[in-house]
Amino acid sequence: MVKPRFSLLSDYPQYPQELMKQRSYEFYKAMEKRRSVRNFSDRPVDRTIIENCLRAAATAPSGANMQPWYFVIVSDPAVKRKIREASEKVEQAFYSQNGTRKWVKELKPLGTGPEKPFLETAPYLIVVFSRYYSLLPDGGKRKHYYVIESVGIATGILITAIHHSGLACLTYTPARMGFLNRILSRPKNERPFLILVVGYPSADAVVPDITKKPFNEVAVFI
Ligand code: IYR
Repeated sequence: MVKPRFSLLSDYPQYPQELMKQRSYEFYKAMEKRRSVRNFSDRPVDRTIIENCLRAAATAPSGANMQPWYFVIVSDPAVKRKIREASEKVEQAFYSQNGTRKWVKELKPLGTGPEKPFLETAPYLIVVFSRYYSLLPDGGKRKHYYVIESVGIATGILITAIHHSGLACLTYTPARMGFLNRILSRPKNERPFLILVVGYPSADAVVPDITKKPFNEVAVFI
């Protein structure tokens, strides 16, 4: 049996109450400015920024500390084109059910459609994969726990880090995602979670006029 080992919690940031109130408020105000952007500039992004955001994401808590995420960062135009082509194919099928499917109708306020030019325009596509198990040296499988929750948390931190760094992103989930394993040569213990499209917004970027629910509709103190 593995014996747990501990070391003293040191270097944990602590602040006076008033500063905590200020910091939490300022963080909220900064996060409130995040928008899902679909119109990207082709302006290059320094890779160091992307790397720092990914390092932040990889600090996420996870079930049994299995860290069941893997990030494939795509900037190669030929690979971006393949991802765009495959995405538009599955989206054509999805959107052609227009009128018959409630889901498609519910997306109307977002103004989305089957064309995904941002997959080629944006400098980076971060494809997030969930690892359902890892392979042991003897060929055995080691199961991962709370995979969706863990990868969701890591992705949330990634989005927050991207926003904090001054870049924009879009959480893009193609209607079917199996093609990402093929295009990116990922093994079958990994499943695509989403594509995070990252870059600067274009000068003429627009966002839908939508709002977040008021606080009392999303939280209760008891
Ligand atoms: N995958 C499609 C449809 C879509 C689904 C949801 I849920 C959205 O919030 C937005 C779009 C697309 O990306 O166009």
